[in-house]
Amino acid sequence: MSRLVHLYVSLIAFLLLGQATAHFLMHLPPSIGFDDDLEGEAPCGSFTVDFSTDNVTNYFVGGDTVALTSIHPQATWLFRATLDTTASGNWTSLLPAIQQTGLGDYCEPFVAVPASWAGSKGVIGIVQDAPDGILYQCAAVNFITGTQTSVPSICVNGTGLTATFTADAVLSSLPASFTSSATSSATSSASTGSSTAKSSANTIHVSTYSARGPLAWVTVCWSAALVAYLL
Ligand SMILES: [Cu+2]
Repeated sequence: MSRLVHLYVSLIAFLLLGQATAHFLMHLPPSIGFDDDLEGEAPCGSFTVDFSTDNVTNYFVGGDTVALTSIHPQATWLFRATLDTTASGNWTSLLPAIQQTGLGDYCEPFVAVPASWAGSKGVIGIVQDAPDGILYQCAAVNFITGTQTSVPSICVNGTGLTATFTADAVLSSLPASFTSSATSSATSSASTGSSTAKSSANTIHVSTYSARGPLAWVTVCWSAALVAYLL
């Protein structure tokens, strides 16, 4: 059953994108732009942040939603942010690197930034270390005081998708690290890939992994691509 669900999710994703080479989509906060062919262009997947024209949304500094869809059955993520409204530097890591296994929707409902950022404009940057390269998406936001109180319905995890803190040499070389004293005390264990999160915010929400192994999802992914082409 879960195999069928995954096939369905990946098939829909492929159909929506109109192509089979998709990398990942950023739903919340809203991406400033997505170009599948140029998603590997730092820092924002080839798009330039422009607060006068972008869809600028409010982002709670105490924890807000990052909703994504991964077309890669396995990848490692970096969630980062900056007060540099050109997104050219000063990136702060919001969480340790996260390894995602399983295909489809992936959401973190309470990703915090430094509390002192409230009242400032800034950029949320999502980086995916995928088998086909390092990929980027950005969102232009107004940081505001507080923590979100209702998780948007788009914030879901695909069936069988798991996320654990990990170590990623490529991603950790991108920005300096940041630990929020107010919200984040997550620790990671690179050797086992396991993780613990000691606070309610920034908790990785792990669902049961029911797959027969990543290879099975690669197979499903390619099957979906084939079906998409045939359609
Ligand atoms: Cu890709």
